[in-house]
Amino acid sequence: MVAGTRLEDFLREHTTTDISKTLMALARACTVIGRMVNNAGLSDILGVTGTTNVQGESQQKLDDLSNQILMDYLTQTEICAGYLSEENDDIVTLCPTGKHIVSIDPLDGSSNIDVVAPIGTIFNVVNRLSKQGDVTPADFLQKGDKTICAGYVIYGSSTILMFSTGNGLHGFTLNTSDSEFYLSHANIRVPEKGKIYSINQGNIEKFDDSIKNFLNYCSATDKETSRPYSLRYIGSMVADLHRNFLKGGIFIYPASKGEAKGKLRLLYECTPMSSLIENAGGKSTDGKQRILDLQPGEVHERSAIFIGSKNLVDKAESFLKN
Ligand code: AHM
Ligand code: MG
Repeated sequence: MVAGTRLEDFLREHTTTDISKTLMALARACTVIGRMVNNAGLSDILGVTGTTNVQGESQQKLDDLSNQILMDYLTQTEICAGYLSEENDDIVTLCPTGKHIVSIDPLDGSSNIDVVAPIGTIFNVVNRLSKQGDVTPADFLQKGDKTICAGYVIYGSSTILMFSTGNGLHGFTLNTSDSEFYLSHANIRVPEKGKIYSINQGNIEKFDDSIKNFLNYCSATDKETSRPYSLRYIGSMVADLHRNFLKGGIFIYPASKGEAKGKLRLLYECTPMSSLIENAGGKSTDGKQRILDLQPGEVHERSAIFIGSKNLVDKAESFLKN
């Protein structure tokens, strides 16, 4: 027995036919990816391909397969004009007459695949700026506040699609019996007062003093603010943020010595997550500016990010300004 509205029915009622088509293609592709991730240990698809992506990171076989599946499903919609992926060096034209531009991290946190920790697919959709024909970099280099649909699918103990088309953040859980997504988390609000902080604290030596001071604040004892806060870090942005969306908290991937703009990519990691958090009443900044106000300069650009419950992001900012 399944409770909740079916994704397709929900979209018919709450968004445009165009967005529904793109979102349904993403949902169907992620259903296939989720099945592949679940069964990964049984087929020869674990491990690395032996190649690196444009950012010099080693590619897992599942990264590659997921990327291919997403491109195939999006091509079939005939509405998706252009595709940018962490796994492709260049932007790709999928349908010259299409309207949408999709930026994707096909399998985020993929270094966690082999140890069966939760991983995910992150996506961001904007309208194309060029008229027809091949897409151009300018189609992709739009500020985050131009996003018309953002989301992720987490492959964990359940497979859940979380998305926003600008009217709140909604979660749909995959029913493995009929391979359909059903509404399970309507209109999620990020708790305003989070008590969790998530950061790779092992990099502390490379952080600015302002970040070290904020981390000291989080781990200090104070009854009134319920400190010390709990440190939780999976090393998979989708999983760390999914927890913080539901329970409240802050996720930080700061700039550091050797990584002047942090590690995470603006167009297909920071922007979609920032769009989701703002739709759920939370906040996201690179430390100086709202992430959604940043003008991307190139498609694989990185950005520092402080994202989560408003009280904690405000607090982190107060340290950064000191
Ligand atoms: P990926 O896109 O290559 O998987 O890298 C992104 C991941 C994020 O999911 C996660 O937050 C981060 O890398 C963890 O990095 P680190 O191991 O430096 O803490
Ligand atoms: Mg990633």
